[in-house]
Amino acid sequence: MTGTYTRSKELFERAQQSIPGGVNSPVRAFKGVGGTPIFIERAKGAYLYDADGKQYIDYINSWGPMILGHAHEPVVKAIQDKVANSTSFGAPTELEIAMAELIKSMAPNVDLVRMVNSGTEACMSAIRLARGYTGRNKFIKFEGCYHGHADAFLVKAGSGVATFNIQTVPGVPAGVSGDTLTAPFNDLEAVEKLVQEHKNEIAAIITEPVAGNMGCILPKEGFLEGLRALCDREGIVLIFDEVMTGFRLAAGGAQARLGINADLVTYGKVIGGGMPVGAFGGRQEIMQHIAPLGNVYQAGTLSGNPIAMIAGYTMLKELKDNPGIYKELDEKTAILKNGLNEVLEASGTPYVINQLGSMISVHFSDKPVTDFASAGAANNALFNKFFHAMLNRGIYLAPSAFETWFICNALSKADIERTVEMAAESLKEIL
Ligand code: HOZ
Repeated sequence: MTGTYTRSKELFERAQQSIPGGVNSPVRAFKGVGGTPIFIERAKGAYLYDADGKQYIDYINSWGPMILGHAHEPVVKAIQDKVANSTSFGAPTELEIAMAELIKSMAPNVDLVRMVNSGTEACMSAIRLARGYTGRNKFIKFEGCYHGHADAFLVKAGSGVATFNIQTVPGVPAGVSGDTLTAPFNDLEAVEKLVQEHKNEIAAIITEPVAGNMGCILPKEGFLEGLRALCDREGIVLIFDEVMTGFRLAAGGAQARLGINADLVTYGKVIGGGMPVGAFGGRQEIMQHIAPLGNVYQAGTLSGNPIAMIAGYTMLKELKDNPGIYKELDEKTAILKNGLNEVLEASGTPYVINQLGSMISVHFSDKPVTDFASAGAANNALFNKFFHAMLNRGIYLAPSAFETWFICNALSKADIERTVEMAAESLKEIL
C-alpha cells in the first residue's frame, strides 16, 4: 500500500509561494524525515483524513491535546453553542473563573492561574515571573527540552530546533541567551555544579518532567526529587513545563503522577482541547507578583478567550469526571508497546521504546535513550525510513525522531493491532 499524495503535493507547492517553507510551524514541513507533508482536511476520533481522502491512524493528536480523540462531540457541541455569543470580548467572563477553578481542582500546587494563548507564552511568562520574584536573571534548562520559541529558550532546544540541528538561532541576542544555562537531562550532578558556579544568580530551573521534545524521555529515579531539593535549598523556583504532560499523564499531570511538587507549572494546547491556549499557575506567594496584583507585567487581549475556554473546560471536565480514562489510556499504550516490542525484537534491529502513560517513542538505538545525546546518537536515518513506511500504510507518526507519539482514547484495539501489523510490514520493507 502506498500513498500518492497528489493533492498534498499540489498544496505544498502552492503553500511555499506564500508561507515560509509552506508551513506555519517547522516540524510539519517533513524536512526532518524528507518528502512532502500531508495536508489534512478533517479528523474524527483516532483518524485523520488527508487532502487526497486517505485515512490515517493518528499518533500525533495535534501534538498532545486530543486526549479524547478528534472532534469529540461534547467539545464540538460546546463550541457551537458558545460561538454565537461572539468570539472575543477582551473583558472578563464567568467562564474564565470556572476554568481557573477547574484547573485548581485538578492540578496540584496551583493557587492562582493565568490563561495565555500558547505554551510558548506560558513558559516565557513563568520565567519572567521567577526572575521578578527572585530578583535573579539566570535560569537552567535541559538539553533537548523545548519550552516554546521565546528567545531565552532557544538554547540546545529540542523539537524542531533539534530536528533541523540548529546550533545557534540567528536573531537571539547573546545578551538574552547568555542567561540561559543548560545541563543534560537526568544529570543532577551537572545541575548541582551549575548552581554552585552561579551561586545566588539562578532564578529558576525549568524542565519538562517527562521530556517529550527529544522523543519521550523519562526522568531517572531521583532526578526530579533532586531538583526539588536543590531548588528548596537554594531559593530557586522549580518550573514544570507540563505543556505535553499536563492533564495527559494524570488529571493532575506529571506532578500528580510522579508525586513531585513544582513551584510554577505551565500548560499549553491540552487545556484548550486543541484551541490555541496556554496557562501558567502556581503558589500564591509567587503568582501574586503578576500584574495587576504585582508589577511583573503580562497581558493579552485573547487570553481567556471564550471559545478556547469552553473547549478546554469541556474536555478537562470530562477527564476529571471520568478518571478511568487514564487507566484505559495506559492499557492501550501498554498493548501498543508490547506489540511493537514483539515486531521490533523479531526484526533483529536494535531499538528502545520509552513510554509513560499515553506518551511513547521508538528509538533505533542499542543503548538506553535517557537524554538529548543518546536520542541524537540513535539511528535516526532509519527512523525516517520507518516514518515513511508507516505513513504509506496509513499510520501517522510524528515526523521526527525528536518527538513523542501521543495516544488518544478513541483509539481501538483493532487500530492498535493494525498499527503493530503495519510496523512489522514496515520493518520488513526498510531493513
Ligand atoms: N513543537 C511542536 C511539537 N513539539 C510541533 C508543533 C507543530 O508543528 O504543530
